[in-house]
Amino acid sequence: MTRVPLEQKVLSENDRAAAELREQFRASGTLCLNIIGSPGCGKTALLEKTLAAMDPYARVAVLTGDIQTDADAQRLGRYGFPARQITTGGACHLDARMIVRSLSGWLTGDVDLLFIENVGNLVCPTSYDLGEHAKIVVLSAAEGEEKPLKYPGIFYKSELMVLSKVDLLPYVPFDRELAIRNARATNPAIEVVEVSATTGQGIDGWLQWIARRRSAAGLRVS
Ligand SMILES: Nc1nc2c(ncn2[C@@H]2O[C@H](COP(=O)(O)OP(=O)(O)OP(=O)(O)O)[C@@H](O)[C@H]2O)c(=O)[nH]1
Ligand SMILES: [Mg+2]
Repeated sequence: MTRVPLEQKVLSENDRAAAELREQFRASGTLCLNIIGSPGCGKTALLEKTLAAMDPYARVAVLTGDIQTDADAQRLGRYGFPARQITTGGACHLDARMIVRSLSGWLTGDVDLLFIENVGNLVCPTSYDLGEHAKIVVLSAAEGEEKPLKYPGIFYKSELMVLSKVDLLPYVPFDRELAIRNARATNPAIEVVEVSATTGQGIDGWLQWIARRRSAAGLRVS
């Protein structure tokens, strides 16, 4: 079998599992966000800040993917919300079947918001539908403003670019306006929020984006 048909078969199997997840999220009224970015861009730090800002009674859960270790689930588990690690053992992305397996029998009730932190990678996770409402790409101020041009796939497929680590802007030669222009050259509709998980700057705007996205999905805004 040549590479292309094999890839198509894997993706169509993934799409079946993703459709199952989408139906599950619809039935439970869950907004699912798939967060993608390069290793170390600040995905877990953003989620830590997000969970810390949530109402303790909010119905929120996090799945986090890594090739090895449960370090991120341990970090995310400190905020009183369910957090579970998916260790891929080598795969550079999460796929829909991994999400189906992880959700099976895990949560005791429905959640309003499910964050999925994908494996740190700007390429592999792009092709895998996880049944999410939106993909979100995180690009940090330490990575270079040309990344949206070099890795256009994920910027094209994301509804939102989180420009992270903006506290570093005074210290690094990163042109934030050019980074945003580059992202919009690939995807004119992409929205942008700028955050620092270190200082908390922009976290409110990120939470407001999530609330707007829930409402756009026809879900109750708490
Ligand atoms: N200055 C600064 N550093 C940050 C910020 N967010 C994260 N970091 C640092 O960046 C490093 C990586 O952060 P993580 O949150 O682990 O990044 P990640 O994207 O989850 O990494 P992987 O899961 O390995 O892909 C850590 O040393 C963080 O302390 C930020 O807003 N500002
Ligand atoms: Mg992480």
